[in-house]
Amino acid sequence: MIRTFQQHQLRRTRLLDGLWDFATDPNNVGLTEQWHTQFPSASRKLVVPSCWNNELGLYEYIGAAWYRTYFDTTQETNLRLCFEGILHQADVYVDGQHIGNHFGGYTQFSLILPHLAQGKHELIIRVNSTLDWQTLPTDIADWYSYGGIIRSVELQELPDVYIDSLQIDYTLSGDIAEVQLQVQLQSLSLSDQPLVVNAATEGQTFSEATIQIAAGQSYQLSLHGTIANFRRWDVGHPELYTFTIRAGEDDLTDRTGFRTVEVSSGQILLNGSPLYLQGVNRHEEHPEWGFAFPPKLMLKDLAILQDMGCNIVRGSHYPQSQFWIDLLDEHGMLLWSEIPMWGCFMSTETLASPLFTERGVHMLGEMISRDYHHPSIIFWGAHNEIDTRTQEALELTKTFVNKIRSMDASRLVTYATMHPQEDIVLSYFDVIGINKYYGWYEGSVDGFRDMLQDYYKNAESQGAAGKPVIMSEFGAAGIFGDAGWEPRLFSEDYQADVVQQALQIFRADPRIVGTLIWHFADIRVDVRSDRPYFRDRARSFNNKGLLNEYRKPKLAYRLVKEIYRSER
Ligand code: ADA
Repeated sequence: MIRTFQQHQLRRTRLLDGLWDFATDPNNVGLTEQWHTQFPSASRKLVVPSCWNNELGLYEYIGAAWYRTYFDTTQETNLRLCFEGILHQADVYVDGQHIGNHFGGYTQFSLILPHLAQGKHELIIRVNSTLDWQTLPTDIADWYSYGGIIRSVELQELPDVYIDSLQIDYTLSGDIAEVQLQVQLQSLSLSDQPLVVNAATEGQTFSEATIQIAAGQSYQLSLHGTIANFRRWDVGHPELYTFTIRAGEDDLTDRTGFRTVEVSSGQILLNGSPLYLQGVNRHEEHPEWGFAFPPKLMLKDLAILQDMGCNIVRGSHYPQSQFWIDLLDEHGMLLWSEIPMWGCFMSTETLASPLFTERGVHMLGEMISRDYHHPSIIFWGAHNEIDTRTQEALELTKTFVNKIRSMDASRLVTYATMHPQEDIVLSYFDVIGINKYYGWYEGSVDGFRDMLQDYYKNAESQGAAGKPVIMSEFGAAGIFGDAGWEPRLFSEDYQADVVQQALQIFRADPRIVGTLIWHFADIRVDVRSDRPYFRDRARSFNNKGLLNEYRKPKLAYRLVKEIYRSER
């Protein structure tokens, strides 16, 4: 299940989810003839989507693995194989031929197989979960970098001329929405084809175009329409519009909501009204499912966010599944979406690596084009906790922010700094996110006051005075069930105290426009015996969740709920 709604009526689609053959490849032998023939006997079964690190014997396996399934075609067909998420590198083979590869586990990619013969076909994917200093995330991350085909695989049958992509843009004035649809078509045909292309939303037909598309070529066209008395999407008012494009024998449905988001006088305005953001950071992770987070649990996480009084969630630290973002759209909950930048705070070597930069730019591109239409997303996050006191960070910031703004001018660009007092990249962003852990890693909670004063001075000297500030991370660890009479470190009481006092400070500061507590629920962390990192993570979990990993509330959850539901 990739989306919460049907994207095609004409185009035939089917999910290849289910039991696949699976075999690890610790020695990296590659797809040799030998591997090919050995595959069945050496393999076991694994469910797709899932993460292999949730299975017995594979708890700590990092490396390469092979997946295999079969599919049938009843006639010669053009196929598109869509992979929603494979951690982290994928090489795809059909009938023994290498047809493509992809780096980046949290963004979707697809491969086209034109004119595939009728019959039974073998699909093999070599997955590699190995990370290093030039990957996103790097091999040092404060979460468990599971391996596997973590999201659905879909097979689509394409006609000879198909819709490659759709971009919906709009301008709003008064109660009129002017809508522009940019449709990208692709021909796989050996001859030129005439084609009628039209679009509709809620029974209203847009301008129609009749085009001639040359054999094997692509074609871009724009369709326009006006929607009078449109309904605005807003927090708690999830008004959505569904657009369907038909082009010859193909179709594509997508959805958006009409709303504006901007910054003015130090405030974030949603539909012209100031917004105070109350939320949490959330990894899309569960001890039994890893990152292959099932829809049923998403719905429950969303219900918990609503119960707590949140209006925003940060998709820390990577693009989350489309089903989740669809749910946020449908429930009027906001999202901060970002790419997986983690582990770059210790050295600037990674920041200066051309390969790392190229991968980051590519991921930003994939995230924005995949999620462009979601009204819930109001921020694109460029990076998290890099050393923003350095020239390397400045250069990377310029490249990333340019990439984001070149693709999307309708949203705000933000990031999370861990050096607010000395940061030199502030001026490139619309909104500043500050990650600080007073009361946990440094000093007492009161330290937030001095830090903020120093930040405001720095912002002024950097030409960023008056930009809206979000406390994008703060919190403390509390082991579920460890409650007592006094707030000892690691107890639920201590965590609740830190979060409560911090929220009081932030809510009293008019320059702070929102708070995102670290974290929604406890998450598994990569604590390997041969590495020095995260040795303080009891149970091999980051225990700063307001809920434990099974979504049972801690004391801090109940206090946050009380605060988030009260007037500021
Ligand atoms: C950072 C980081 C989070 C998490 C947190 C913590 O702010 O962005 O991913 O690691 O610290 O718990 O220390």
